Amino acid sequence: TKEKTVMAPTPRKGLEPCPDTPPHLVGPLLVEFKSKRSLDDIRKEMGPVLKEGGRYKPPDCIALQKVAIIIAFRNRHEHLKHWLFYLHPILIRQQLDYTVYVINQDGEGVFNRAKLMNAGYVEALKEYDYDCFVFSDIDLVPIDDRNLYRCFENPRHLAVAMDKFKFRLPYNTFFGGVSSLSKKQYLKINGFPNTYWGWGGEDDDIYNRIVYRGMSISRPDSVLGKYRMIKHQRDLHNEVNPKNPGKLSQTLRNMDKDGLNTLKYTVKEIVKDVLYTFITVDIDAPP
Ligand code: UD2
Ligand code: MN
Repeated sequence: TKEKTVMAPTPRKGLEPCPDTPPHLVGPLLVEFKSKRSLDDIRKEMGPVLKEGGRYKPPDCIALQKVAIIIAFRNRHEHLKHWLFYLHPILIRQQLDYTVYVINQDGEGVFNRAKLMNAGYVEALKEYDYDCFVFSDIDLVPIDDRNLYRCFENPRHLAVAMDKFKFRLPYNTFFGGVSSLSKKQYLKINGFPNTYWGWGGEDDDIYNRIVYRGMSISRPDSVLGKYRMIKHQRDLHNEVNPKNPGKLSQTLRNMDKDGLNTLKYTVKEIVKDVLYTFITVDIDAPP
């Protein structure tokens, strides 16, 4: 049976809601990261169909959901080009009303993926009444455009079959890579944790939050859910944090006092490119 998506669109004069299954999807895609890509080429190609800030809205129907795509980022400009090159055409074919937000961590302190995602959620809502949030790594590109970047009745894990894990889940409760939560689902778990500095654990904490709030995980099947990850080394200032795994037994106790309700950051700069909205934030990272 097919899972129904959650939100009903607000009617706009003269336009019908977009169909539940977007009509122009092509299925499996060729994805490779060997080619050099230039931002200017991508701007030239996509510019005419996008609006400033990396926005799109289908011209001929009312999108079923308003989606903010949030990417935690620092110093991965090569990856950003590949991501934009592949994702914009896919998201357009999926007939989404969407914007791409790249949330750039300011300074050289320890990286914090989940806290950046929280900041992205808050900043996006200042601009538009989004009802769905897709949280993505910069280095993950879906190999099938039927994997919809939308929200479902339960929080969704989209990156279920990555090449680096031999196209399978590394473990059953894995929630890393790409996920989507409606505004309501996100608020229900008090957002993501702010206290997972460095690499690892934050995705499992989010998984715990979802389960502790009585929700389950929605997933595409392993054919639609295929992804390629751009091969990379561990970045500087994002070392494995040995303290993170131990925090996972405390999710239930901590989730109401570590999340959206305790989030603190400052916006340093907002740059609107035609391909994305680039927001640099100071998240008070330890050195
Ligand atoms: C895995 C998960 C990821 C997250 C992470 C643990 C996969 C595919 N993804 O990613 O979701 O749970 O483990 O924290 O298994 N980033 C930067 N600059 C940096 C460091 C990180 O932009 O200096 C961003 C970027 O979007 C990157 C993401 O953070 O894709 C995750 O970091 P990673 O790619 O180094 O970690 P990885 O591949 O082990
Ligand atoms: Mn990665």
